[in-house]
Amino acid sequence: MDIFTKNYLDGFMAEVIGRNPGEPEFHQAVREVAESVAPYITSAPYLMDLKVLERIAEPERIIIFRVPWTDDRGTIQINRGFRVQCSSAIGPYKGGIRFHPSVNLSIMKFLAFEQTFKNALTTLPMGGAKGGSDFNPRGKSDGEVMRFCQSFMTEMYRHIGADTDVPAGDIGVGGREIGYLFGQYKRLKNEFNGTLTGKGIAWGGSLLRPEATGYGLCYFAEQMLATRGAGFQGSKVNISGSGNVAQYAAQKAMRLGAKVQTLSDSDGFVYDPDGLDEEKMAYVFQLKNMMRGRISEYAKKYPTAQYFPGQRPWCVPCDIAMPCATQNEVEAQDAENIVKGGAICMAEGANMPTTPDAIRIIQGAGLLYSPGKASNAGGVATSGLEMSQNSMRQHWTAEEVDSYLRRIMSDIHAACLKYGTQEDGTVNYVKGANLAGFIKVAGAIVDQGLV
Ligand code: NDP
Ligand code: 2IT
Repeated sequence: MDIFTKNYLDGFMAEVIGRNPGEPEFHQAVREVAESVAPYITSAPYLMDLKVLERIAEPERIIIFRVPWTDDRGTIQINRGFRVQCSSAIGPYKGGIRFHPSVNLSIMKFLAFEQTFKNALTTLPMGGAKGGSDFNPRGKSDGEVMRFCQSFMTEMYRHIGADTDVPAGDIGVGGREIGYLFGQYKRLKNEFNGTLTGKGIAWGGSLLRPEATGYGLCYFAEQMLATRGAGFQGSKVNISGSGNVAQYAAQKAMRLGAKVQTLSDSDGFVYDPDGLDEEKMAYVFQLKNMMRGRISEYAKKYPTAQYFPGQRPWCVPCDIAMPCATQNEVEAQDAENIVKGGAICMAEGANMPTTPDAIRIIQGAGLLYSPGKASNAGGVATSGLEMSQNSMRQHWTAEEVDSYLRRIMSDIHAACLKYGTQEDGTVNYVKGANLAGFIKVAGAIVDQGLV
């Protein structure tokens, strides 16, 4: 990086940090993109003059609101709700809702910022947003979750709409929560429309939306592996998390011939040396989605598997690592373990699961490495397909949706190659994804004037 570009980058980051104190995840996400796109910006000075990156790093709108509700004992509970509408440059705001006790403004802003570039990569017309609450769904009854969702939507409904902002699921928000949110939205607006995605199949949802993030992740990883003549067949795969993304990544990797060795949650991980099969997968779906149990139960049900409390799966040697739980879950020591274990590929299912130090270790060791905004974009892309079906009042078959999903993941991979192939022929997927996303969003911002 030349000195002029370095000065631009340092000045830009100093301003972002100064304007947004105490938001480390937001700084981390912005810095990663800025490092990739700074040379492009300084080579096209009108982008500097128009302060395009500075504008994307300042969300268009942030809504923070009180969410009061009553628990099953009749006690009043107060949570905080968020919706960060980062960019509407290329379409209505679009992005998930997260319910987790760790949710705060920094996490919401980093996710909305990431979503803006991810959505641009999907080739579909969607802006970037994220929302959520510090509500903890763990251990809550269905009635408590429903009352919370209704109260959350009672404020959020006035800020969203099919052509304005279209939320969906994320951590702690799956089909049950989308149902309660949609029910309350419909009641308040007296409109049945496509304002939320991830809906049930009988009421406007798209086939394959639940599967899409995990399946898309495997389609993307297949393309990366193919650049080195490799594939899932016969490979050992470690997955973290055991929620929506992890489950369908595991199912697809297994069906593509891989041995899926691990799953985890925030309490620990399970290692199954025999790998998952269809019957074990069916048990995981039931355990996590019906019984809402912990992954430790897996080792009780299948005694050849071992449970490691308080640990992450990265200490088990594998060929392909797919973090599918949460941000910064792969730290430097984990990255060293992944490299030492002989892995050739790390494909992110979660958003920003790898710390900057860990990314340097993974890339430095020459692994194929894809950032979440490229490899987990299949979820929001299929949300985009759900929006299309809602607008057309149509319902596509699973085969139709799957073929769109495959094509979109392949297009994202091609964009990463186009903008990320380096002089020595290797591909920097971080640079490729950030630059491809930025060029699209920046072009729209320039076209639309100072808004
Ligand atoms: P789920 O709520 O279905 O599952 C989350 C999983 O991650 C659970 O196993 C959970 O364990 C674990 N987890 C959550 N927080 C932590 C933590 N602090 N430390 C360790 N483990 C944790 O969420 P999703 O599968 O939907 O989301 C997983 C990741 O994928 C997130 O980063 C999300 O932003 C991203 N993503 C999701 C998409 C989607 O369509 N759903 C699309 C693209 C990305 P526990 O039960 O112990 O909390
Ligand atoms: O991080 C993500 O891309 C999601 N949680 C999915 C968002 C969506 O609108 O489907």
